[in-house]
Amino acid sequence: ATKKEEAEALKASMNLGAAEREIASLPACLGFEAALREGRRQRLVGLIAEVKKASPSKGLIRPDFHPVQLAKAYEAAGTDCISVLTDVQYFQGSNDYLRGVREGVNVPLLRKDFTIDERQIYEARLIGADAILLIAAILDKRQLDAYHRLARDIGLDVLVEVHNRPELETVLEVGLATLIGVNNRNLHTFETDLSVTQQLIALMPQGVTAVSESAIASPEDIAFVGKAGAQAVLVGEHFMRQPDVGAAIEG
Ligand code: IGP
Repeated sequence: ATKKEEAEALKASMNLGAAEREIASLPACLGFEAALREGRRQRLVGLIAEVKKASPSKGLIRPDFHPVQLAKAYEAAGTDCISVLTDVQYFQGSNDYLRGVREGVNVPLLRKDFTIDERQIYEARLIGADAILLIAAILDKRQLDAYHRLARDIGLDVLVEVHNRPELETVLEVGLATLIGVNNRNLHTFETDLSVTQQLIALMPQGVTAVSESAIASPEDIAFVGKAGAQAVLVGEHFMRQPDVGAAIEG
């Protein structure tokens, strides 16, 4: 099913009133942005480690994929936050992976998906996320504003993702984002370039928690984006390719 079809199915199946009541009874979210800030105080940058089975550019990344085990290893190695892909179509993710990881660890969780409808935001909260992703490339200003407010209203932090200057300008005009991710990967061509982080962080106001996302694979990469002003990094594929993901973090 496409994301649109998925969203339609969710619309048909979700009773909003019931979802709101259920959310009201849940424990508070863990502070996702706060955890990254704390990580940054302790190390060069905060860390979001991603649980990622496959991607459209690389295909299957980790055939022997056990999301809960991986997340536990990430937590034991001291990651600040964990990102879990739930997109089925492109990333072979699953809501069940996030539910399982929520049961297994106590660090703040990002639900990594393509948010294109309000119901997905309720769903994120219900499956155990502490933060959602809003991608500027696929949302207009009205959506960026409305989805951000809704997420906050139900206790979620929001990572707003940009890849170029016009997208960043739109996000700054909307004026709600405190946590902004720079995706070093072009979602259309899959090309990666860490200097995108450097260019865009330079245009962000003071006080933004900037996250450099994608194609980070070495201490040199982390030093580069840290110097460019990144408060945190999001690393997926590099960890997923290590037999022992915990050792990869500690190293
Ligand atoms: C992780 P990498 O190159 O370390 O595996 O990248 C993360 O940045 C990437 O998964 C990602 C992503 C996204 C996935 C960034 N933005 C939007 C899906 C949707």
